[in-house]
Amino acid sequence: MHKEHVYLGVGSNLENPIKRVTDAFSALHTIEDTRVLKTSSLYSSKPMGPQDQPDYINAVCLIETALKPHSLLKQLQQVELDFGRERKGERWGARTLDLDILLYGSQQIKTADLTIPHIGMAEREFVTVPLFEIAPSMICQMENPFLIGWLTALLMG
Ligand code: ROI
Repeated sequence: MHKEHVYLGVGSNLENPIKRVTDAFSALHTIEDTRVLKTSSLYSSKPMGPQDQPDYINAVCLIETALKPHSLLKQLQQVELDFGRERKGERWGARTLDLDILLYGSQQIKTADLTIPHIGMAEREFVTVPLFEIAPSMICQMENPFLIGWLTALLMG
């Protein structure tokens, strides 16, 4: 069975977000033909977008899955629903659980409901910092001159 390495972003800012993100990692293990290989630490971050919402807990993880991108998306949306996520159509509002496919192997996908690599991931510190923790080399592949400058400064002292 062919399996791909996939990086996921995880975020929550409602109803005990630390527990939600930790529980989300466990829930990922229950998805068919999928297992979690690595998880980052949990990071607290100020909301990007509307500020009238609680701070977020963010993390990323590396999974191995035999599911194709859209099947994986469906499964992740089901986990979000299981965690009480309501889709009220409000963009950039507070959420109990957000699971995003950041990278799916080396594939590039652009359909109405799925864009991979995830849009804007290279500019979001709540993604790049945890990703740097578990996969520093992935970061260097992202096209973000600012990020590469920052990393170079960090690594060169
Ligand atoms: N802001 C932060 N800090 N973390 C998130 O996960 C997050 N997710 C979102 C928006 C509302 C854009 N802001 C966020 O979807």
